Amino acid sequence: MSMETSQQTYTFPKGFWWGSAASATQTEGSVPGDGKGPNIWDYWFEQEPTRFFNGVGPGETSQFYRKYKEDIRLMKEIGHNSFRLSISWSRLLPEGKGAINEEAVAFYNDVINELIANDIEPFVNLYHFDMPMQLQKIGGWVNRQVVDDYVNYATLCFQLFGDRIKKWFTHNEPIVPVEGGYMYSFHYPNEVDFQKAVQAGFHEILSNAKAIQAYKQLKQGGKIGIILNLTPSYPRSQNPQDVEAAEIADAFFNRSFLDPAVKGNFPGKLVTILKKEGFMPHMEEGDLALIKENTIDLLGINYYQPRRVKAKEHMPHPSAPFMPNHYFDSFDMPGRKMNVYRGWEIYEKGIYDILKKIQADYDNIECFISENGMGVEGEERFMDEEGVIHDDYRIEFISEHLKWVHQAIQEGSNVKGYHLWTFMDNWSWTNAYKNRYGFVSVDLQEDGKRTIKKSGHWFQSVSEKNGF
Ligand code: BGP
Repeated sequence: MSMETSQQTYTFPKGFWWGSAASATQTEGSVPGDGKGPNIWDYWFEQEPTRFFNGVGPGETSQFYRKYKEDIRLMKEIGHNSFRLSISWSRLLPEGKGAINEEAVAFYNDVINELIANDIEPFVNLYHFDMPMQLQKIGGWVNRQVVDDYVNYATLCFQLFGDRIKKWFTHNEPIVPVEGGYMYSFHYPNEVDFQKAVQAGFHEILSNAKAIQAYKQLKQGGKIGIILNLTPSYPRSQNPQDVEAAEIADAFFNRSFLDPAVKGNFPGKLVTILKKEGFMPHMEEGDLALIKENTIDLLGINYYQPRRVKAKEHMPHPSAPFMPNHYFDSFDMPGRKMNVYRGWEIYEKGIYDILKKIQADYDNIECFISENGMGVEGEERFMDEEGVIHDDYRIEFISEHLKWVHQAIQEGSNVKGYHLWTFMDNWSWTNAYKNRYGFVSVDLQEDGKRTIKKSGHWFQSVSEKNGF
């Protein structure tokens, strides 16, 4: 099969969701008197500002809190028919539970209404890496109490906004807080403790099932799903040990959340390893049945890069902290195409491989590409006299991925849309404003002035023509 047919046009099914995704902590910023409570990012930045690129923290970000009307106008201008935002838990509930911040209710109501008035369907995610600090103090996702606090928060959101929101997501990339917070030290509390990692992950899965249950009880008639970062695992070769290593990596990093979310059970390979290594999570009676019964309606797929894997070559020190890669090594495939700024491989066909796997092994569940994108450092060098960034590399990146999405659709995939990460340049966690991802540039020197990039104009025509 060749993807070389540059004259070909790619037309997508009617009603395809064209848009982008963003998250609260990365875009909103905070202003004095807004009533927002601190989350782990506010706290961590206060404690260790040097962890953040150029010492830029989450206080400023892109000022969506103040400029959302302008931003929604721009979304409309570049052809969005849908947009994913997240609700900031600690903006709505400054302590994570208890008193409601009415300013936040007014803000999210306004944002939702403004989107709808512009014919942009809001997709709302409830948790995007942003644990309220008060709840992190009692252990965050490691503490089972936080599962109940989360379900109360989710239920409050359904009650406040569910009359208008018909696509909800319980979590964005739930494995990332596990990796960042308890394994690889890129999220607070930056501990290295695999037992806590497993417990936090299990509690997120439980919270997903409980939030789904709560949502269904309210009978609001919408859909509820989860957003997962799926990184297809490719073995270095067909050697059985390489293949086995890739399957183990897949069980740890994809199926750990995908299987319980879609099928309500856990992959055997993962459970066997956790048992053997002595890392099973603490569970209560009824948890597994609850997970079995409350699965998602809709799957969001974030795809950035593949994972290349080979059989283990050197065993770690016997008393080094346990990590999944005690079972495999990463394979740096020579000649990979790289996004050198982010250090991630670009492999467009990966998006097709995921969609085919979802079609074959997950009952072709309704899904969409909820994130895909390319972070580039120093984009100002591509700016013309009018201030427009000519990001042809991003147009190429998106269209090469879309061709494979299109191919999967021809073969029966139930993929319903494509959202870019992200609408406007935003604050990328510890990378802050290093790499820019947006359709719209944000000038931090000029009070966050917005300018549509070439890719934004291009996307407008793709959305209008429903293809390219
Ligand atoms: C995803 C997250 C986003 C976003 C994006 C880009 O994992 O859902 O929040 O940040 O990746 O990655 P990064 O910001 O690390 O460059």
